[in-house]
Amino acid sequence: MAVHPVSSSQPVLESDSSVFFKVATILLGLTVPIVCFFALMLWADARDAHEAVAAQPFAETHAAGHNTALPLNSFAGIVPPNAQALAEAHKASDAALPPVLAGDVAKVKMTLKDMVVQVAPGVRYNTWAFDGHGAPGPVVHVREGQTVEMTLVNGGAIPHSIDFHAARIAPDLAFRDVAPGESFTFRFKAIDPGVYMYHCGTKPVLAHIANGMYGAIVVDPAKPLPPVDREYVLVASEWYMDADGIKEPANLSMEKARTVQPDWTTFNGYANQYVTHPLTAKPGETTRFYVVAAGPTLDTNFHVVGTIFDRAWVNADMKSPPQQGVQTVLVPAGGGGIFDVKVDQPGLYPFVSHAFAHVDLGQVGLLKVGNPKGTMSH
Ligand SMILES: [Cu+2]
Repeated sequence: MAVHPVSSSQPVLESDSSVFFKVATILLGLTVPIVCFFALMLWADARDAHEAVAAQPFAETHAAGHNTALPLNSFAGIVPPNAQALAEAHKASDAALPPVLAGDVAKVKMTLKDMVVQVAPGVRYNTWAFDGHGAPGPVVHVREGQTVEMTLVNGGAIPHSIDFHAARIAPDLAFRDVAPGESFTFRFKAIDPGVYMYHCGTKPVLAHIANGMYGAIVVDPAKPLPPVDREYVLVASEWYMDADGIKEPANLSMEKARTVQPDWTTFNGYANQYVTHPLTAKPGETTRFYVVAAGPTLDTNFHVVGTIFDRAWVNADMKSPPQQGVQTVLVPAGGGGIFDVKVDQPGLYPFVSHAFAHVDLGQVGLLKVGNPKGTMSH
């Protein structure tokens, strides 16, 4: 009795096992060709992508031999021993909003130039930037309804172009490549108020922006904004370097740019410059920040420590009322925002990208309200 059920159940078990084995064999038989097919597809995609990258002109304009193995070398925070003295001697980029250009047609001329700039104390970098400015380029300030006549002079070694986010214009015509030694003029009517990025749009755009070819244009609305006491323009960006830039200037690491491993992040091109040389306001004054995130890839999470935005035109949308009482606003790469803060109490108020890796890499400054004693230990 005890054996019988076992012996009678064994054939059943064997039968189940046999069915399972057959089904598994069939499934395996189906799976192998499916896996092979997808592997073939992935290989073909990878080969296409590789060929597309290889076809880009970047390969012709940059030295080969970059380290392509991860992890890549970081030069974050590496400065010479006299960095503090160099930071103090550095002339901070003037963040004050320049006056509106005169006339119905605002004439803007920019000359592109290959030049060495400092991106942090004692850290030099070979940019493609703007003659007389470095990176970022000059702030263009116009008013709604004005026509901007933009002349681009290419004083660099390779083709460049300029793409104004404030323009509604056919990019294949206006933002076309300009050969070295040539110039090109186009016009657009500034009909959308706000703060916008401009940048070189020549391929590979990642390399051209990473090398310093960007800036900000402010278009005042026809109906004026509430008056304020101070107006500053901050262009946020990051640098990707193939060396520390101390003994000789660093060049772009395209691998680090592709994998978003910046060495320095900055406001107006130089790490921590407004910590050493703070922007200023008096107690009770309202300060307006025009912020553009130039990237090439990172967003900026704009925040002023110790206060709250009284008015925030998020995404630089000036056709809608501003948000009020906001702590931190995302300024996306390629986007802008406008922020008013009224600060009553004297003190040192850091402005940051509140993605704190970016503070660590240099995207921080101070708004010095009044004449507080001491320094910011934040
Ligand atoms: Cu360019």
